[in-house]
Amino acid sequence: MTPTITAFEASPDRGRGLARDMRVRWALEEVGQPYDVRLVSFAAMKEPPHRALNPFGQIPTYEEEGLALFETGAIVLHIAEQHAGLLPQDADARLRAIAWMFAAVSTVEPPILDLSTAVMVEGGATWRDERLPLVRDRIRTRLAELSDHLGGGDWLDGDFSAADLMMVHVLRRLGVSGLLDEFPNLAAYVARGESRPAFKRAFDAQFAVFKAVSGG
Ligand code: GTB
Repeated sequence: MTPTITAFEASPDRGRGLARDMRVRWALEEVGQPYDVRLVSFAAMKEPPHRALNPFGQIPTYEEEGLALFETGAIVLHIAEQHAGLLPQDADARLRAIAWMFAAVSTVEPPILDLSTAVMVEGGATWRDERLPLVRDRIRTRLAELSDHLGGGDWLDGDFSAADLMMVHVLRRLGVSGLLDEFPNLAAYVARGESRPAFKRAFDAQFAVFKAVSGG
């Protein structure tokens, strides 16, 4: 059965592939699994039918036969467990890759989201300019640690895996902050992820939605 995912009808990222449906699209493209997309408006995301899929009223969601999932980490893990290619066969290596998936969303992503919040939501606050350097330094700490781990390697632990897919997408959110450029091996790591054919297919698919909506 073809799975169905949800994505923004009108993504605020203007087609830059920063919304989290990109992680699920990318994973599905990596394993060669076709999928359907149901686009949802901000209003529809908060209505009971969507909340039945995601209690927090967010995208993406994932439906397949009797199964409905939310949280990109869980969705990508499910895809990786159903198909070969996104997790190592060796049991220990597989668990290490899963640990890195958690690290992406629970250790590296939070300070990055804090920066987005500071820039997008706290713009009017008198204390924002004092807080920003602290927020950026917390990101630097995590990036330095990640950079030390990656060293000269291509991927986090052996071959490309779901862990890299999650981590690369998390790091992409740093966009114009300039922080990634302070760590050339991490900037190269993100570029390496973005150069994968599956990433490009996923990116093009979500960009086509933006183009259709914006009339371009
Ligand atoms: N932890 C959840 C997961 O990983 O699945 C988080 C899901 C989530 O935050 N979804 C966001 C959402 O539905 C979309 S991706 N937000 C609407 C709401 O909460 O009401 C977040 C996102 C939005 C916009 C940009 N952007 O403009 O650059 C980037 C990322």
